[in-house]
Amino acid sequence: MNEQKLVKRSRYLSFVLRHQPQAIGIKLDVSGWVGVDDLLEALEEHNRGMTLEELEEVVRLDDKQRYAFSEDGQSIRATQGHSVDVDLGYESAVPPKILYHGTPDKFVESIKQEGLKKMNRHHVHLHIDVETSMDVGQRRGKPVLLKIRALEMHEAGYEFFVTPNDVWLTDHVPPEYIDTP
Ligand code: HQG
Repeated sequence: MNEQKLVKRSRYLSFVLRHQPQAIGIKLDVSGWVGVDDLLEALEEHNRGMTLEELEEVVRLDDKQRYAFSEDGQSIRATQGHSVDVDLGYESAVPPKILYHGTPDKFVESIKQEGLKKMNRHHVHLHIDVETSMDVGQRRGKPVLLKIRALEMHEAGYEFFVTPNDVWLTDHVPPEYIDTP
């Protein structure tokens, strides 16, 4: 599958597995899973059909590993980023000393006042590396790199979760833990 087709399919999977499963008439379970057969059938019915092999390719090659199959391979879900109510069941974990968050410069003043908020997602998303964070920040403007003193937050009682693809999640980052350039 070429890159363009892959990205297009991944975007549509995000749409249905994170945000609007009802758009193709599927239901996610409490942990965000849906049967692979049910998904493929629903995609087919909505002119978004693909084969199992193609779905496996999207899951395997997705640049951010956004999707995962269950251990038995019968179900699939998005690994994070939902706006629908799901419990992903990630274990709480001790973060590294510093985590990063890239944001467009137009948001920085507000973030300095209010801290990082989860907005439409379930969590604030943080990364271990600068490059990924800058990529995230540049989606909506000139990116600014924020350094989050994550371990200090954890020691103060804030909870962190980590996804299988190394995205760190937390509820809110208060301004005092954010270092701006
Ligand atoms: C900003 C994508 C003003 C926040 C990406 C961000 C990532 C504030 C935006 C993943 C604010 C929310 C997550 C405040 C936060 N005032 N702006 N107090 N607090 N913001 O998309 O972190 O492709 O929900 O900085 O690549 O940008 O979906 O979060 O700019 O990995 O897999 O509000 O989503 O991955 O935007 O991105 P988002 P994000 P996927």
